[in-house]
Amino acid sequence: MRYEPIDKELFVTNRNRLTKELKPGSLAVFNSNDTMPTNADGTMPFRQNNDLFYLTGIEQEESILLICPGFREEKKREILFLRQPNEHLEKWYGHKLTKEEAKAISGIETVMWLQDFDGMFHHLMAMGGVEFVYLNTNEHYRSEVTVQTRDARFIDWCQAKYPLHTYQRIAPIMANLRRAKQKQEIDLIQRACDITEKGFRRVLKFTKPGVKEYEIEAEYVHEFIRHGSKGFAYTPIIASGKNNIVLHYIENSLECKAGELVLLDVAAEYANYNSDLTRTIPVSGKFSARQKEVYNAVLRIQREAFRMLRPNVIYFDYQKEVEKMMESELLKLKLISDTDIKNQDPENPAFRKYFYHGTSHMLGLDVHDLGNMHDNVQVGSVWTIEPGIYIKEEGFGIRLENNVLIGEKGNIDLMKSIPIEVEEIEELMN
Ligand SMILES: [Mn+2]
Repeated sequence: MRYEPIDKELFVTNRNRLTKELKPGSLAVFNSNDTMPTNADGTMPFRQNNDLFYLTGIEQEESILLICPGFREEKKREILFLRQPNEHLEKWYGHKLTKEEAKAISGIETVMWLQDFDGMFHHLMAMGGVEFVYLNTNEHYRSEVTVQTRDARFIDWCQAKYPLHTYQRIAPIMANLRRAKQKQEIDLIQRACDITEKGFRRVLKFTKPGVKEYEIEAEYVHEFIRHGSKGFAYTPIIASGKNNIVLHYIENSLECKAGELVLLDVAAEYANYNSDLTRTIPVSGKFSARQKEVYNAVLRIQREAFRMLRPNVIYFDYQKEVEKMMESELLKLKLISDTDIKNQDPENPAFRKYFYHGTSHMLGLDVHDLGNMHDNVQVGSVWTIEPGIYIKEEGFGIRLENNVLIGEKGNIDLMKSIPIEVEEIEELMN
């Protein structure tokens, strides 16, 4: 592991919190993600299933977690299944976890090899007092899954073999559990933010007219990896000039030119936890008067939004409030007029020409983290705040994004030390 070991109490606590949510007579099953193929014998880097990681800390492929809280044999109420290490695996792919190591990481007493799964599973299903079987599916509000996951194959197998058990969704329970972060998780997200800061400060010194967007990308990843991150939390967006306004521009292939802005939506992961930063900086180290005017409008909205995203609000109401602020800033910038507002289609209000995305999303093991956005904002949840103004006709756009922990008494800016004021950015670039 590149990161310092995570206190196993996090995973023990998470399993205990989950167990409280299960009906009596339950068995819950969590599968690893697949190792995804590319072409020929190529594979993508392995990414553990985040729910399995959240409950075990185990990052190895082909792992399964069973939780059967009512089982008579106390030691087998939690069982972790792993692929058995062998000489061939070790020679080709290196070390695989021993039972002792997996126990030390996860705090799970009973670790078994994968070849014993079917027998043990049948024993629990037939004699373990199991009526309800909780299985996992990806129910994320933005998911578009077109391949069959390991969980999906398991559902097919399980329902064919045991058609008369009662099946339940674990996804809403996991989404709810993962919303409020535990202390150890906040520390890991903070660590990811701190590594992101190092990358951004390096890029402030590096950026000048003539550099390529991908050269900036290389500066970031160099800094991220040497601080123990596996790399980018998400595909980096390094968008100069007219591409400022393209929300998911990921080509990163153009030359940054004098007078342009470069929008940097780039952040690091750490121990599978994510940060999510956006800054917009002037390629030549100095904002024009107009760029500065728009920049400070975005910054004012971001700071006001920071005060508004509190436990008494629902995200969608907060979004409406941010949009009202946006409307008044756009009026001051003379981008829209009172007449535009008077004549606007309520389904497509005037401000939307310049601000066409949500202001915030939750952040954690997933960059767009789990949790029902229709519920009240929860103490302990971590959110991004990322307003933007994109002016196609003027050839530039600005987005500013920080990560925020919703505190009991007030919010905590996890990125408060990352430069954001115009003056500070200009000073660091020159
Ligand atoms: Mn974001």
